[in-house]
Amino acid sequence: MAKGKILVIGASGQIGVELTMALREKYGNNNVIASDLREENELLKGSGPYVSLDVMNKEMLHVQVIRQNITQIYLLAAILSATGEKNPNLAWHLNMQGLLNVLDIAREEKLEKVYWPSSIAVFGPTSPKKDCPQQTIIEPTTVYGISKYAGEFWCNYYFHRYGVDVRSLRYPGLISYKSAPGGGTTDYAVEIFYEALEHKKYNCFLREDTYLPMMYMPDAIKATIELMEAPKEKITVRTSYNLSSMSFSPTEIGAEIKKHIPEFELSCTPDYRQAIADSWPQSIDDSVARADWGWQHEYDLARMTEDMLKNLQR
Ligand code: NAD
Ligand code: AKB
Repeated sequence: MAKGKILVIGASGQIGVELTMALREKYGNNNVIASDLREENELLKGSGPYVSLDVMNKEMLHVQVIRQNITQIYLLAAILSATGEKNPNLAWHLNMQGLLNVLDIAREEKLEKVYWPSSIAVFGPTSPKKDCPQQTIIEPTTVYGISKYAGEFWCNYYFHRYGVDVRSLRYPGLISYKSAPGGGTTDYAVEIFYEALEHKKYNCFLREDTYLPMMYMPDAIKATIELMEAPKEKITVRTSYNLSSMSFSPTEIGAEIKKHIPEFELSCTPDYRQAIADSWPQSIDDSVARADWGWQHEYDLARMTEDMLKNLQR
């Protein structure tokens, strides 16, 4: 349990909504303050405190941290891979300055802990394609990947230089039904479910044989909370941990959906996002996370597909 309150920045986004709900469930509704630039997500309304906040406004953020007695921050505000390629300057600015603002305030106010997610997007075309290890060649080719890689080293720096207990996971593409994804290359794996249920067909923006690392949201939330709860001495990686549960192609997820919706038809018309996907690994080796703090996933492709369809049908 935190000594003070927890602030979630970017709480109205794909991860933020579910992470805020899970943190409220665990630590109490009033102890978890949701914040975002955009309005409060419908699913969060009435379940706990919300403040409108721009992470780029450091003074405002600092005032809120002191006023609300914040001792832990989960920073989720960012621009993702596909949107980032359309506006590289904005992506770099938000993804870097937002993180530096939070790390500085964490240092000045001696916050207990900070969480900041990285991504499989740190890896580039020269990284191993299969079972990409924790430590390897990392040469990202997207502005999003560059910002995540630089961010990882800022986290490492603030931990070693100033003692800020900042923890991080390299999430794969996340699949969820509670809140919509926000401009990533892996978003097809969410869209496909909506289209399958509504129109019985889906035209994917990636090629049918494009394998990418993916994860169902309940596993991502579990990993995040377990990492943040882990004893400090168990955390040996202060850049960001590889995290993995499944890897599939559009063909494979299409075939899995077809088991539930036999009329479902998949077609593929690759666009600019294909080059981003091609630069990333197809699967990830997360053995360091498993050894350090006992990470274990629960959902594979079959179980995730069944759960997604059941919940979306509802
Ligand atoms: P999202 O785009 O769905 O949500 C981000 C939220 O941040 C949005 O609600 C947005 O309004 C808010 N935001 C943007 N600018 C802000 C600002 N200046 N101040 C305050 N809030 C602001 O993103 P997400 O998918 O929830 O991702 C959250 C984090 O996880 C990001 O760092 C992302 O890079 C990382 N991540 C996500 C995935 C994924 O598949 N969703 C995978 C890997 C890593
Ligand atoms: C994206 O596709 O940009 C994200 C990610 C893997 O970081 N889902």
